[in-house]
Amino acid sequence: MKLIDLRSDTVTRPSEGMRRAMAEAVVGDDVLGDDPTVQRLEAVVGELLGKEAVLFMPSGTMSNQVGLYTASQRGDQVLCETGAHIFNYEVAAPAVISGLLLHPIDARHGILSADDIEKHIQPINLHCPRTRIVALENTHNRAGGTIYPLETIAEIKEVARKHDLWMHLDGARLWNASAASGIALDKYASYFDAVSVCLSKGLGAPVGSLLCGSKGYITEARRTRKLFGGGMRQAGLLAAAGIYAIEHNLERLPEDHANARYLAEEMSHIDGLEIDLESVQSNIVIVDIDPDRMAVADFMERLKDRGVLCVQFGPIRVRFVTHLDVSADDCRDAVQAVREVMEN
Ligand code: TLP
Repeated sequence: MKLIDLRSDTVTRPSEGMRRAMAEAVVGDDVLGDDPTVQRLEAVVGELLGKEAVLFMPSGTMSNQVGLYTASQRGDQVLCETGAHIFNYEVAAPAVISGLLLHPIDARHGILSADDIEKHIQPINLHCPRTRIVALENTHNRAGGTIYPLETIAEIKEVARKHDLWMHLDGARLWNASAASGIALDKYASYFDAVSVCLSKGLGAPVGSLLCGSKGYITEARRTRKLFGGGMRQAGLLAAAGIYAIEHNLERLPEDHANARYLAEEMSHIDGLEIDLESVQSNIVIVDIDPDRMAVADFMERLKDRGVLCVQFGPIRVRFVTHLDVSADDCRDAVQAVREVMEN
């Protein structure tokens, strides 16, 4: 039975073309600063995001964590949204590694306002942690792939400027935000001091993220990456997959968004399922299952028996993510499987 794997956009396998690009990559020792393919990837991403310097990272988690560590001191406070990946899914790394105090703030669809930020900035005195970083996520994973309006980012940036706060963007899926909104990547990035983007999500590369910022900041971040054990030697093999992904898989992201929209709309008509269609803005669909009808574990098990995978995303919640290894036909089959599970 063919598996339709909608657990995450991280599950994609490198295509033939991508594998060939990896095999043919010219490599060197990147810790010594001489892998030409890594340098090319960093230059390509710097150009796309309009940032002076870029650093190739093994994962989105390391990219965020190196980014936060490099911009802060122990005991500093980071403002983020309650559903933020750095707060929920990075194993408390900001606390464990950097001694940071994350301050989560609830917001509808995961989108903070300038007012939310301003209200939570600590006064400067002997007693309080120093509010140092505003960390936003675009698209917002836990909120269902929602996209920050550019005006909201601009207003938050204004508050950050006034209070001398660092702007960090977890842009693991910034590609999706840009594809869906039509707003250029460098336009989004221009409001942030540091931007982390991932190659291993919607773009379909097997490994890799990039931290982008000013020259001075990235020089320091390179040191932090080494401190965290993230210096990679002949990393051009992986960077080649990233370059291939940008060249071949960026333009097709709207297909994933159309497939997610289809899944969401069809599933919203199925009894016992609840979907906030307003939150479906990119490639993620969050579904609540009426607990009186079926437990999440049963839903997932029965769906798996029909060849469709999703992940649990809360006590009564599951998540479906579309990506380049699922077609529109697969999504039709997935909806049919969900229908059968809920009807039987
Ligand atoms: N997210 C994963 C899981 O950890 C939830 C997924 O399947 O979506 N920022 C955001 C917004 C992310 O969604 C992720 C991965 C990361 C950072 C971390 O990336 P990796 O997995 O490369 O460390």
